[in-house]
Amino acid sequence: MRTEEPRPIRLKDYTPPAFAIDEVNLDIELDPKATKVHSRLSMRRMGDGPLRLDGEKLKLLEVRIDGEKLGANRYSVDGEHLTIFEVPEGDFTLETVTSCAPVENTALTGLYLSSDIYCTQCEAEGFRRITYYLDRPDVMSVFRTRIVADEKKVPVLLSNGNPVASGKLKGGKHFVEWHDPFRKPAYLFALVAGDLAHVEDKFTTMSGREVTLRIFVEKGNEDRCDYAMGALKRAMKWDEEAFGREYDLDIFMIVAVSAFNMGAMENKGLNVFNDKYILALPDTATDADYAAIEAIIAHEYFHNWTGNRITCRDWFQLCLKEGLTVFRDQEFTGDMRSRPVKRISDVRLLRAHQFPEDGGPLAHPVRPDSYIEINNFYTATVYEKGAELCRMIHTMVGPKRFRKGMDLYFERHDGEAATVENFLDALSDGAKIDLTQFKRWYSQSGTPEVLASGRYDAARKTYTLKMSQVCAPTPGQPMKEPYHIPVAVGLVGANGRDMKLQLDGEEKPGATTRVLHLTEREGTWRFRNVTEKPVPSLLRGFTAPVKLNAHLKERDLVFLMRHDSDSFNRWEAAQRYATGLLLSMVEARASGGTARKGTGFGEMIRDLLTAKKIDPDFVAQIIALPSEQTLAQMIGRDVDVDAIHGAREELRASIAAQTKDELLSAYERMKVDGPYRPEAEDAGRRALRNVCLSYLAVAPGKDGAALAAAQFREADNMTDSIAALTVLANIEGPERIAALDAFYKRWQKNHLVMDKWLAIQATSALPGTLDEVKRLTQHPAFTMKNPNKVRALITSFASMNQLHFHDAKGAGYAFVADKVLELDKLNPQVAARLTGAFRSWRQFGPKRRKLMVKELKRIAGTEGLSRDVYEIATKTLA
Ligand code: 0A1
Ligand code: ZN
Repeated sequence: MRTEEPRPIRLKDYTPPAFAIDEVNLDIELDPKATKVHSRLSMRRMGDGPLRLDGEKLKLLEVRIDGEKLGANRYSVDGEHLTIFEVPEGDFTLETVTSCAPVENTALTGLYLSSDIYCTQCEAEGFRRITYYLDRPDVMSVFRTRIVADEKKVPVLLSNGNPVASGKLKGGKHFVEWHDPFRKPAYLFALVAGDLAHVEDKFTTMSGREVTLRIFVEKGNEDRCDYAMGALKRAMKWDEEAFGREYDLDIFMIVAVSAFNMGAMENKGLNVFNDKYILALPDTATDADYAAIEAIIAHEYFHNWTGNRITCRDWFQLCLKEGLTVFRDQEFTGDMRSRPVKRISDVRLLRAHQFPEDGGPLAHPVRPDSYIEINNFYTATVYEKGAELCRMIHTMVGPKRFRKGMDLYFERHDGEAATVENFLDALSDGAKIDLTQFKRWYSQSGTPEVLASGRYDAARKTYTLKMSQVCAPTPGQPMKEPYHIPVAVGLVGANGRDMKLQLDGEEKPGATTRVLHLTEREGTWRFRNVTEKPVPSLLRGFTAPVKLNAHLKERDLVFLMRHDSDSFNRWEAAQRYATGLLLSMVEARASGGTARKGTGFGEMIRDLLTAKKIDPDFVAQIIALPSEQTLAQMIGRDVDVDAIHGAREELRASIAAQTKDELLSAYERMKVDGPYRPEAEDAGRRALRNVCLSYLAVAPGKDGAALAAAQFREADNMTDSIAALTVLANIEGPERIAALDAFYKRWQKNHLVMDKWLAIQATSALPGTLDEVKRLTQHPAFTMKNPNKVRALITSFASMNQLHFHDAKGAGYAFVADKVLELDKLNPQVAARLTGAFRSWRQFGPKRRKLMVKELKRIAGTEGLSRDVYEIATKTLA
């Protein structure tokens, strides 16, 4: 057990900083074992309180105030702080000299080495591992950074802002000095140095300024940056057009590194990326990789305004930059690619990650009110639900007024560290909307459930829609006040067309989709002049992050999945139909009864595949079955993973048998001719073709496996190759082994492709997968020191392989718990994320629950546990 219980930090305890730092001067002499940091801070007292600076894992060599060296009696140091007892009343300069050891830094926060590249990660609290500082986002300063290193070994020296001086020094060293004119918090500081290559381009901003764009990569990877560079230019242009935001420095740099805890980081003028989200060539990157590169490049770039120019006052306000920036990147992708497909995949993501978080032991509001370790709060709730909150405001006011609100937000708060209140006030004033009740979305956790029922009165020609809302208790929040929920509604006539809607009290019929505002616990709306009984299409476009129960009959779902003009709801109806069928099959397996029979899904697939005009990407989405995890979530208690897997496979096979000819013909028709292009149009065809392949793999006869083997041999791009390999990896036999071997031999030198190879094996449904995963932890392609490898092998197993992680004897749990503990010593952040795999323990039957709790207790009770893992393990158990 930990000797000291970590204490939570609370939003209500926020106090402004006692000191301002007007300027920061850093002199950093790089050395793997002892990097020396000489910091000069121009400080000014702002309020009461001692001067207590943050600092961790630092060796303090010297402290000076206004040039005078302080004796040991003038300050105190512990593992987390440097406290100076007395400081001058007016302005003063605080100097410290410290040293740190990047080579020993396996946590990948602060200054560390990725391969041989020096690299920093300062969000959220990493800067304190570089030097003593007031490491909080509301302390903003102008940074000047001078980097010194060996000229031969470390030729490239980068930091934020613009380079202002450089030169040679004695002893084979050289230096570069950087100046960032924009005040920023320390979490946006970055330094990168090493033997890097770069590619360069230019962008002319809307006011005609020329910006140099550079992407830095390890030597030999220069030819893999074209797509990323194109995406960056598209993002820069889009932000000018959609939000009027222009880039503000002369140079914008991106660096790709292989060891990184997250996806990427928006450091001012010097974004650092997990190389997985930069490097791409058709034979090594899938369509999904290309799409992620475009989205993440945009996300980090958009942070320049939403995050950097306007930052957060404190870490409780994290959604202010993250939710808003995710909303912005979603809109960007919607404009660049298929908007309906983007919405479907965002909702899929929200339901797969955020809904379980919000309904489990780790539920927290979009703006949390307390935390033990802030790194645990980079969550689906803060990011994805945070984005949904921005989207709801956008839905309620429309694009023009939303833009006015955003303009006002930028105008009011540029250069400041802001709060959620600042954001909502600006939106409310600029977009002219009262957000008083809406604000509850930021402080109440949990996913509201909306119950809807409609009644048609043929005599009066009215349709009455009743909706009510409830939100189940979540940790620390037994009661909820009603939310302001915007619900987009349409009524579909028997001919499949939308009706024009006329609400009670309205003169004439208007638009065919209306946004209704459910603000009380219950609400009733009456539509007039409804000439026939409609099928309601509710929550079109998923206008609110809620669980909707509309009591639709199977026949209505079939109708909507064929006719709804709202693509999202067509997809939704199909998913609900398939889910209903699957749940009844799961139940039948448990009770020995017979399952409901439904051929509607197969018929829909047949119709879609044979239709004259189809949008392949959308069809690929609508015909895919809900995942095993989704089904487990729907069931919610005493989940039987074997029954779920069995039922899903059974339905897949019966659909495949029912539609084999259409699947085969679509498989042929969707083949993309000509050289690979990552654009959405071709990607959509490949997506549909590969969904067909996954059905065909289980169709009667052996053609499916043969088809997959042929596709694997012939593929000229990674998308098709991986799709085929995934199919083969789930079919026992020599082809499987041969394909996995061939893939390994071909790609063993490419670490990103090797991650795919690991993940495919970790997610296989075949028996013996856990043993294979264990074996792979000893494989040269795997190391616990690299987060991408851990995620590819262990996180994939724990969170994507429901069948084997939940092995009935608990072997999966024990393995993952062992890995959590092993990893915690190296990288607490990644270990804490992995611990999250246990969060759903209450969903399972008593035997599995007991086994999971046992492992969680073993983790929580381990001596020397990090704050990160401690918080997740104890909260999960609570
Ligand atoms: N702000 C980044 C994500 C990020 C957060 C934390 C990190 O280290 C703990 C690293 C990156 C983003 O939203 O892209
Ligand atoms: Zn972000």
